[in-house]
Amino acid sequence: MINRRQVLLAPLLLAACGDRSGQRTRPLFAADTHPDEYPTVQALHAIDRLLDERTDGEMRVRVYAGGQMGAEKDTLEITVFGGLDLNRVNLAPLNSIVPETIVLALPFLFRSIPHARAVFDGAVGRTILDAMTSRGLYGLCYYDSGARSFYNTKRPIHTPEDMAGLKIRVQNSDIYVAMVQALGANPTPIPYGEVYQALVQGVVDGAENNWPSYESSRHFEAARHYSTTRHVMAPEVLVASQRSWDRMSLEEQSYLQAAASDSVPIMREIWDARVNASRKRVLDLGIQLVEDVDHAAFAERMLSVWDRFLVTPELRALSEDIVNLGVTDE
Ligand code: GTR
Repeated sequence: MINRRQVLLAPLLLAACGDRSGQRTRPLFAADTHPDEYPTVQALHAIDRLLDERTDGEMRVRVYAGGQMGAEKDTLEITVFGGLDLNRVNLAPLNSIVPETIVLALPFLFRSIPHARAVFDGAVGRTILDAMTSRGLYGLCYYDSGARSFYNTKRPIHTPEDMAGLKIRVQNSDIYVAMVQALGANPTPIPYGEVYQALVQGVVDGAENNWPSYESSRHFEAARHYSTTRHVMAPEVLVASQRSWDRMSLEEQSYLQAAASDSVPIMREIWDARVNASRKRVLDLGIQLVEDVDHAAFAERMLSVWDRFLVTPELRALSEDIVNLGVTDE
């Protein structure tokens, strides 16, 4: 049986196979789970514009937004295989493929947005992107994802005790499962595109995400209680397929890396504005905001996952480098 995604992918796979001459005959294919106006997708369009300008139209990016290529876990497999050249994903579905990425998903790791940005832009950030190479992916850059917080259909959450027994959707990643278990709630991994239905139908009671995703996915329509736990600040990441990367000339590689790096400040500006706009919109639409959150109690419970996931000296060293990084503009 051929499914819908295979039908959609057929032209991509044919094009990928046919492009072995070293000459660029087609645009780079890029996937993103978010709709077109979302900041990460805008970043992909920015890369397309920069490449177009800088290579006289020789290099372009065709963006498949809105999750039309499938859930992030699946599009990552397609990317490793070379059916997609570029993929913008959250770090979570990479946790099982590239263990180093787990470090950036540790709860209560970052002190502030400037701290997080300094890590993404610095040596630790590059080390983790480089670790992707041996797993079939080439890490190009990080994008902001702000802070993730819990929201649910049932009640206001102030303390970890308020989470007891709630069924919480998590991303496809063991560390997210462990974090929710540490709070006494029940984690359920579900692909992003299916969470809205799961909330509406009561399959889960809640989820966790940043303001723009909470708003753009319409999760707020079903889950009206948003508590600013801000427990994780893991970034988004843009990866290339290592196969596609290896097929490019050195010149093409450097154009692509430069356009990706230059899209980061463009995205951050769009992101900051979107966080405020999304927050304002859902508040105007009447969600119940809880800002009186016992962060110390959440941190105490969730910090138990650090030891469980920092299982090698390398991972521990990366986490220490992050914690010890001094940042001037905090
Ligand atoms: C968003 C992220 C998506 C996806 C989603 C999720 O914040 O931008 O890539 O990972 O969260 O919760 O699945």
